[in-house]
Amino acid sequence: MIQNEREQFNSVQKAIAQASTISLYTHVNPDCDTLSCALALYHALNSLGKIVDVYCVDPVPETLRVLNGAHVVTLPEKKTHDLSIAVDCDGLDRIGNAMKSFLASKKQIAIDHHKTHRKFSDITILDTSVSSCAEILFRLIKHMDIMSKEIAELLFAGIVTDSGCFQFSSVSKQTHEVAGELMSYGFDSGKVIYDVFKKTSINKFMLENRVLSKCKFYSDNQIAIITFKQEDFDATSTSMNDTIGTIVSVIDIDSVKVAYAIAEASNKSYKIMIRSKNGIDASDIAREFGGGGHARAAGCRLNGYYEDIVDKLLKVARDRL
Ligand SMILES: [Mn+2]
Repeated sequence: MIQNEREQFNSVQKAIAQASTISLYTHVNPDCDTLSCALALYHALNSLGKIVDVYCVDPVPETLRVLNGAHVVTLPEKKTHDLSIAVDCDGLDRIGNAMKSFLASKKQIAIDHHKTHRKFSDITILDTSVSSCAEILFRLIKHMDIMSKEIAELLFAGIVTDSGCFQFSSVSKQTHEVAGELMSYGFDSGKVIYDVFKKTSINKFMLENRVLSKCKFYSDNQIAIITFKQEDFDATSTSMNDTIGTIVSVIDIDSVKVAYAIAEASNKSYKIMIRSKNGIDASDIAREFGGGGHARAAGCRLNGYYEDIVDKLLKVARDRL
């Protein structure tokens, strides 16, 4: 551990020691990393006798209700806590409309791993070199000497999902070492990987089949686009939540360097998911459209006619081939 981080962890530990009520915040549209981090902290702080609330402005996705403690996550309440902690949020806006409640506490801490982090708290623990926020939580909770089997299992889930099951370029020797040390707490790692990473539903399987069969290729098959239209959701009884992960099948095609998934959110409004490889930066593409993310996985929102959106996305990708 670097000296600077030890000092930062000490200041976090001190802030926690001085607080009796603590609120934890995940980002909007919560993923497994942000929820795992919040719930790991929830268990850790509970073990210290703290009164802890876990807040998210959106409901926990069905697939992540398996996480230990997921039932305690609620919408932000009108309460003032001694301390608030945001996990996996690269800016105040990522907390959603709960930002006022986050700022209302006497002290604020942010723990994050995004390159795009914009400081918004009294104490910031930022490490952009790690695959997941869970890796930072592992070091913090170990520093505080309150690791347990439940916490280890949650952090392992966060690492598995944010690293694409140890496949993204953000994965280092350290990621595997952390995962190995977490596994020594004795949970069923294969079950965690199945539950949070591999498990699918018949409806989602049907949606993937529809969308993948209509995949379009451009620029000598170096760019690929899949599209989730409202009619695809209707025909398979699925929703936006079921679009997660399908794009991986597309970026895995050997010739494809940039893969886009365009998902219809409402009339003329689309959620864009971007994956890249061969040195092309997905977050750089997303930023062209006001979005953000990581080097290999990023996203943004675009409004307008579908055909115009395709043209814009193709142009930006072609410029980077
Ligand atoms: Mn994350």
